Amino acid sequence: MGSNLGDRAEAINDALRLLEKSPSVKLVSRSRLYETPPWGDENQDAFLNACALIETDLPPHDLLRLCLDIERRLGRDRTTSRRWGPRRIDLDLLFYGDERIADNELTLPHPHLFERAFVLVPLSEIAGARSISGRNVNEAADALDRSGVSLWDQSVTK
Ligand code: A4P
Ligand code: MG
Repeated sequence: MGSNLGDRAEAINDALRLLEKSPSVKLVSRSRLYETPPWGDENQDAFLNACALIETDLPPHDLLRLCLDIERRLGRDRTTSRRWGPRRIDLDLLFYGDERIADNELTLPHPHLFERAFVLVPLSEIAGARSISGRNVNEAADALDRSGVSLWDQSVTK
């Protein structure tokens, strides 16, 4: 999850609440919030990022649709958005078990996962021992430049 427009913490916490409201989703754990420098398009405000681990009986594409629906309900405006540009809320799927998918709608595991400290630092908090595409999450997080990635607050609402 990522946000760099408006009340960023509220956007992420609201997204988690809406995910949890779905009868098909069980929130297993969530990371704390991290403030992170913008990646890809550096000409924008800092993001807050966090990761959540869920269990679901939704197939991957249905889970993606739920995430896109939550983005819309939280006011994400796609008409003005540029690639990697500012956004109220972004919900990306990082992995789904060991599934490998690459179609027009969905790529899993997420193609930029291992390049992004803003993903791996929070992910290592809740799934550090896990392997994705044969790579250990903690080791991959340690291999990245974490400069600028800082814990934003200590509070975990769940
Ligand atoms: N899509 C394909 N695979 C996935 C997946 N695994 N999870 C498709 C989610 N969506 C996936 O997404 C466009 C389409 O990607 C979706 O409709 C879905 O069908 P989008 O969120 O509208 O597009 P985007 O975000 O502008 O592009 P992209 O390439 O998805 O960007 P990212 O990867 O989401 O990166 N810097 C910091 N510090 N923190 C951030 O959170 N986020 C971004 C956006 C850039 N820089 C950032 C951050
Ligand atoms: Mg996205």
